Amino acid sequence: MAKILFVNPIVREEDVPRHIPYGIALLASICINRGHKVQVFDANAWRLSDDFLYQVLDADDWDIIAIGGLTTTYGHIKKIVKIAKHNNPTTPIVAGGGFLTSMPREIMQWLPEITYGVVGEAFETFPELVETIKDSSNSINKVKGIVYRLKGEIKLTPVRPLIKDLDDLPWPAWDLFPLEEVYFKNSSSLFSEEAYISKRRIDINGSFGCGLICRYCWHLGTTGDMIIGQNASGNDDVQFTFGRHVRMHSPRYLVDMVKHLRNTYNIDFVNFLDENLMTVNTSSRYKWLSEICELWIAEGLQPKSRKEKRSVSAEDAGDGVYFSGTSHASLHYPEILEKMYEAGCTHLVYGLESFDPKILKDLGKGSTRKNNIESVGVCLNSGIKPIPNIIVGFPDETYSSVRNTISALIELGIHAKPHFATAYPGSEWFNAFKHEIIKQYNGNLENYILDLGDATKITATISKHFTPAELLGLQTLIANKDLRNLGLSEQYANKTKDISTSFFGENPEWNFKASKEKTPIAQSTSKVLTTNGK
Ligand code: B12
Ligand code: SF4
Repeated sequence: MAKILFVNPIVREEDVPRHIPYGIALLASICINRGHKVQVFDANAWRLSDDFLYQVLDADDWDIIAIGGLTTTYGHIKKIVKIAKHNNPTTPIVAGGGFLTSMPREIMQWLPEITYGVVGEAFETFPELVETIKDSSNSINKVKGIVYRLKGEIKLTPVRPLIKDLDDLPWPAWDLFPLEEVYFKNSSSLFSEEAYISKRRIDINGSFGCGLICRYCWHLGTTGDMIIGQNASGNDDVQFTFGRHVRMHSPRYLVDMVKHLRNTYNIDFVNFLDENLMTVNTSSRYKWLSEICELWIAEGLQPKSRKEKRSVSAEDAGDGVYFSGTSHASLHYPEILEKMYEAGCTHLVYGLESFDPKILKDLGKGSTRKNNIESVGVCLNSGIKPIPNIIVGFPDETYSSVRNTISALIELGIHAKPHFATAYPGSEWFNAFKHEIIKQYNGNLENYILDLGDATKITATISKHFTPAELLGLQTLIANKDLRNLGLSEQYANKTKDISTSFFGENPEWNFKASKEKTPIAQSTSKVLTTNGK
């Protein structure tokens, strides 16, 4: 038995905490099932001073301190591991999740306080690592899917096969998180009336993976997209590919989980964290979402307003379980959207990104200008609110591509303030533009990682034709749908600069391989997850 302290770092400091960290909640549950003693310090939820972290670190004789999150939590993780190492110098610190998986060698170099890193899917790796650390007769280098140090050198073990059946996973340990004190208070969002009246929302994850290959996206090494090989310098390293295993929970597992959440915590809303519900539905040959919706209704989760086919009002809060998620402009169909609406779906996020045909083609999104334009009406007709996401500053963005986006926004009568194209670690863009990013940060890649946020500000520019100042202006012109000033800007630019040349080119790094090589998937059900029962 090990005593494990999980620390959830702060994410999106400018906003209130809205999302229970699903990965940590699952790992905590798996470890409890295996007989370990687990505690969570949810630094993101509590937002307390460092004094409290010291108190938590002193509160017990922890055998392992575990920390992880997405790349943008790097700055806070850096601070926490320094405090933890200083306060508990002999306790191993284990890190995992997106921030580490995207660049394990660099993270181990920058943060010498981390003892071991879990690379990619952690469901089997983490408990096995914990048990190996506790039982010193086992050797660390036998644990697949980790990064560690040997005589000062950074080593990666072979890739961990992905678990075959997601339904082997226990339900997350929600009770270790401050639901009443923090998360339920931040349930409401402005995306739809039903989301606005929500008082008790919890997020759930129905699947891992997405069959598409958008160049700015990344799948956390948990969807078949990661292999381990020797990089250009002959060192073990991660390589991300177009390989995919799209895995999904059965509708029965998901609906039972939501029923349990309804019975235990009286929830009124779930947000699906899935990368993209429609691409997963396509991988299931269009059955998955239909079956979820049918079961949702059959098991009594359908909200009353939907049963009675009427609009929702404030008094309807808690009359069933509404839900939201992500959609795709060319893979959603009226029949499935209508079914989702009937079951309780309120809004879907659409990564439309651009309305320029060439930008969309180069992006790997699998949608066209026509799909994007039509998708808004198709979704609205079903009763579900589409929430469009737009990006400015693509590598090949031009005045003409921006014009195509603005004209579509005008045609649709919708408003969007675009995010800036940002190369997050792990993505194809990051690897294509890494040299340029490092140059823009005066040779210091870590400063770039520390600077990353939610793409509402400019970090490194990957646009070959626009300066950062121009991109800021273009963002405003798109938000204001201002074709007049766009035209003037183009005229001036044509006079003063040679727009046919690029500021820089793509220079692909070893860590991305545009081929379909896949992480292996386990041949049988997980022994680690099933031996100790749910
Ligand atoms: C929920 C979520 C968020 C939440 C954060 C939730 C939280 N408390 O951490 C919010 C809404 C704040 C968010 C914001 C953003 N997100 Co986000 N988000 C997600 C999302 C949808 C789900 C994450 C999740 O829970 N997955 C399910 C769990 C089971 O997976 P997991 O967390 O990865 O955990 C597994 C492993 O990674 C590992 N693990 C995780 N934690 C730990 C900890 C330890 C100790 C160990 C050992 C292992 C481990 O174990 C788990 C099992 O294998 C993912 C997409 C996806 N479906 O995964 C994107 C994703 C993580 N987000 C992403 C991005 C780009 C963003 C934004 C930048 C988007 C934007 N433009 O605004 C912002 C950043 C905001 C900011 N300022 O920091 C990228 C990650 C890019 C990167 N290189 O890190 C993802 C992958 C989306 C994508 N496909 O591109 N996000
Ligand atoms: S559709 Fe969404 S999840 Fe899939 S690759 Fe593109 S951005 Fe990523």
